[in-house]
Amino acid sequence: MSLVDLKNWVGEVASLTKPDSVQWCDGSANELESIKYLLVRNGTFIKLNPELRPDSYLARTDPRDVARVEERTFICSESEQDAGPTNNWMEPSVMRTLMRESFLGSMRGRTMYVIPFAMGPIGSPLTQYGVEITDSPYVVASMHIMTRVSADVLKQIEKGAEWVPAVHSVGMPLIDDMGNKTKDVSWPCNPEKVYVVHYPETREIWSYGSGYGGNSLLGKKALALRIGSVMGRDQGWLAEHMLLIRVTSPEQKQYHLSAAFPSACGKTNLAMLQPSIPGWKVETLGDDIVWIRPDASGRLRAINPENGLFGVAPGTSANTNSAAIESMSYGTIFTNVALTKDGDVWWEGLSKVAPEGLIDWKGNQWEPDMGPAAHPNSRFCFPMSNTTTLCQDWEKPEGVELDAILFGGRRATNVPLVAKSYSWQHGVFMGATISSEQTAAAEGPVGKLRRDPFAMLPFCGYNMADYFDHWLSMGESSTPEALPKIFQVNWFRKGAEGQFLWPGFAENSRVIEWIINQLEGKNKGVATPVGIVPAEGELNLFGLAVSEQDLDELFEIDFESWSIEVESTRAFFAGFGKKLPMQLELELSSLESRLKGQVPSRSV
Ligand code: GTP
Ligand code: SPV
Ligand code: MN
Repeated sequence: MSLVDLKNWVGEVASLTKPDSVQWCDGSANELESIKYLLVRNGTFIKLNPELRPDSYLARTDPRDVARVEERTFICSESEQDAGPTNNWMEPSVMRTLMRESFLGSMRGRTMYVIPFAMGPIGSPLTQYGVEITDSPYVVASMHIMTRVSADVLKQIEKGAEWVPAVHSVGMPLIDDMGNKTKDVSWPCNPEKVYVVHYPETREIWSYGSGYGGNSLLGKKALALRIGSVMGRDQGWLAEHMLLIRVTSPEQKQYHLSAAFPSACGKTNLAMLQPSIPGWKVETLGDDIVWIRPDASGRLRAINPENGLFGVAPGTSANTNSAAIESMSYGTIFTNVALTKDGDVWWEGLSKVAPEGLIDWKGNQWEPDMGPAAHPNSRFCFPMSNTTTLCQDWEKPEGVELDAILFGGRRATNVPLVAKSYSWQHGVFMGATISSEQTAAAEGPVGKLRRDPFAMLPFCGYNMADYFDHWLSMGESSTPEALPKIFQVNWFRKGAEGQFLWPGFAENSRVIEWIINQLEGKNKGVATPVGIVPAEGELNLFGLAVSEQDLDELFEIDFESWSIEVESTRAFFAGFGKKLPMQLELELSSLESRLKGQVPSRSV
């Protein structure tokens, strides 16, 4: 679509949504300043104390608009089969009618912003362009951080670059059909009527009714993952819910690792890891989304298409993630955290004891018996350039060569601390069978175990069985030596008293060290039914107070519970019917026979 198409499309959306005015964004610092000024005046932003937290703001959402809404997220492919059993689907023509009705006059009394943005460095062959239309200045300010908003995007479009149109409205017009005016609120939204809609064939996005995160910052989950995964299927690459890091060993050798964990399961934390073991260094390339493409030599190369971090606040502290704490010391937008007496922010886990006189995320005086002061899905948002652990090569247009891919989730039981797959195909099986305890990042019961294949359940824009197949074919198109090795990790295994068995965070560097030693062939590991785990003495435990018993439990593979796991995987796979790739069924049978054949007890 050309620049003329873009202008026509903007005109069409404006005549449908009927805003008071239309403003084209250019991504400049002045533009961001005036948007922030407007947000403060509207009451959406509270300016934090500039002496404690310069150029930083707190936004409080409507309490009904606090997370992604998967129930209201739709993949409207022409055929229902293409959306697959894990996505909500509606016939595109029916949805288009519904969207027209919803968006009709939805921006009355508001300004309509047109945001040209790039996912990836402008000009890179791996970059995708988009234009988001929104009536939310909060979205404009956040897109400035999370993507590359720039008038240069229009130049790329003029030169013929493809772009994805994305329309967003908070769904709360300020003037009704009769011409009556209503007063604006600090967080306009329409929680009863939320729709987050994707048309994969025409690569369009329409989002209505929510102003929060992935529902409204449409470059992120909607473009970079849902539409991105469809582009990847068609063009031979992968769009993944992953972090990306460079690890440097004491020998000064560099490795690049990516990891897919479900929402609020530790990507940002691993992306900013400060190793506890001497001589190791971790640098951040990305914390949520990675695009992976094979190069001419068959090596997989990865880039982070985002320009900022939108991370979970609760649990983040100088002890768990000091790099994140330093990176958010200025120029940060906080959403749904608590406000301190002196105009700074607080959340559960930031310090052991809550400061006195807190205002909670809903704007009320907080008392400890009132539940959490910060919403469990409260977030910080800062540009990549704030990141103190930023890797200098993070914008390299050709990306970095991937050496290892990790899959993980929150599993109180069964899944060992770390296991290496036996092959690419076995690794794909590990990804396809991820299950994880649900978190506050989306609606639904926190703690309930659910399948989240490749951490992509809410983000895959097509049939998940075809996506499994696409992953398998990426392996077939290269040699085993050129492919990254695949590992499974689990920081969240619990003991009998419900306590975490592994200290996690900085100590996860010990697991990374073992993984890299595996890549180098420096340690052998022990074969177990679920994969290769560290042999006795291989996991570096120097200076760590983890009991022998806890270590045994971290790696225990219990025959009974794994048999139940196998049955549950069989039932999960059955949901894909005939489309399930045969290789995954074979992997399941192999796991079953390995379990029956031997159950070695392992000691570290
Ligand atoms: P999204 O942005 O939703 O995709 O989440 P994410 O995967 O980036 O998760 P994040 O790193 O923000 O972590 C979410 C929560 O898990 C935070 O409360 C962390 O403190 C906690 N967490 C992260 N790593 C560890 C770990 O190694 N051990 C334990 N016990 N908790 C962790
Ligand atoms: C997630 O839920 O995985 C996030 C936050 O990264 S959001 O942008 O809201 O999707
Ligand atoms: Mn995420």
